[in-house]
Amino acid sequence: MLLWALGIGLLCNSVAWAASAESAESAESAESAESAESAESAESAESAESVGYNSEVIADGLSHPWSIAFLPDGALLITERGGNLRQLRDGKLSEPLQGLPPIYADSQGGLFDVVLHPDYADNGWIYLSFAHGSPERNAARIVRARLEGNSLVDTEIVFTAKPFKDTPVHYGARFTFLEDNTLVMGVGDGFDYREQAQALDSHLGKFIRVNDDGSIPENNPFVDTKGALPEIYSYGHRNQQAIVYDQKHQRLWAHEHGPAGGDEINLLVPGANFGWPLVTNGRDYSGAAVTPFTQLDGTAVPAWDWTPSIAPGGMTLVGGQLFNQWTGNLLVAALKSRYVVRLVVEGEKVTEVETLFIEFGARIRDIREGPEGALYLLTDDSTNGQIIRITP
Ligand SMILES: [Ca+2]
Repeated sequence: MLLWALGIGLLCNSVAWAASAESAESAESAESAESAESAESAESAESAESVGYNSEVIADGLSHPWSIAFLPDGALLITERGGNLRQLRDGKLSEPLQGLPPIYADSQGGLFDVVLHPDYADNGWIYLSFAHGSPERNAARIVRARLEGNSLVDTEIVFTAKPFKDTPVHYGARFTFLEDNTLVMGVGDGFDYREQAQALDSHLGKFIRVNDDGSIPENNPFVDTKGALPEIYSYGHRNQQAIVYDQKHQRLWAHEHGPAGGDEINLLVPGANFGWPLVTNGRDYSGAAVTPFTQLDGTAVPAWDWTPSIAPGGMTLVGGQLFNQWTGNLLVAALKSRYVVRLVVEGEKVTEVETLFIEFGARIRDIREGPEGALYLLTDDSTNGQIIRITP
């Protein structure tokens, strides 16, 4: 059993932790919350470093803002799940950009992540992930394109997950670049296809890694495995909702939604099996067991597990230009639980957990640290999603 160490301070509130777990409700849910864990949380609570902060809403009126990217000229690119990409420039929100590819927007499907190429200043490539296709036949896709005025041009398809599926849920679709300019993206299990998370001839339930033009890196773990898709980086995942590259330690942190319980943080290892659906601490939404196993030889143990679920959104690794007390910590947005979790990592272990920003009361879809060190929260709402900038 993992030991919870909850901080108490200006930014956190362990009583609120318990209350929010009990009153959890969510567009994503069928995920029911239990209150058993909260008693344990309270008794192991201990003080953690906390800081005061200032917050400012820098954009509002957004429809399910999902991700942001920081352009070198100070503007932001913002995705809205319904299929719009906007710029926030000099405090002003643009009209939706023209020239986006067709996007299949329904339920959890739509426009997802936006990430700049590491050499953006030289090549101008902007990468977008989204749901491509139709209700009967859809998949996670990545394209890259360049920005010209308020339009995307030069669009190229980089990756399309296969096989196509007929569910509008569990896309994964967050991605990040590594130092070698390869990119790694989560592809969710499609919900009805969880067995495929263990099948190496399917992208469902995997992290995939491709070069920046979509070609296959020679050192991917399954390039020489007969019958395996060569893009696969790791397998046995459910619905991955964040991936962060830790440049200092040259490693990848990711998290994924479990079913009811079993939300996980994992340190990705190429070629490793992360267990789903053979191993989980969660249960099906009906309460039925998914599997008898919470541990199994040959499957990676999560670095952290949330049971009951918090429904994690995006995640950021604190560089510490402004929030230097938190340098090296992981900050995880939470949808269902409506707060941010700060995880202190020592080695490969999470040693301390604190809840932050519960006072906004918002489903938080994403959290990012800007190049200047401020934190940006994206609140999830159909008509008044906000971007909140937080500074010490
Ligand atoms: Ca797992």
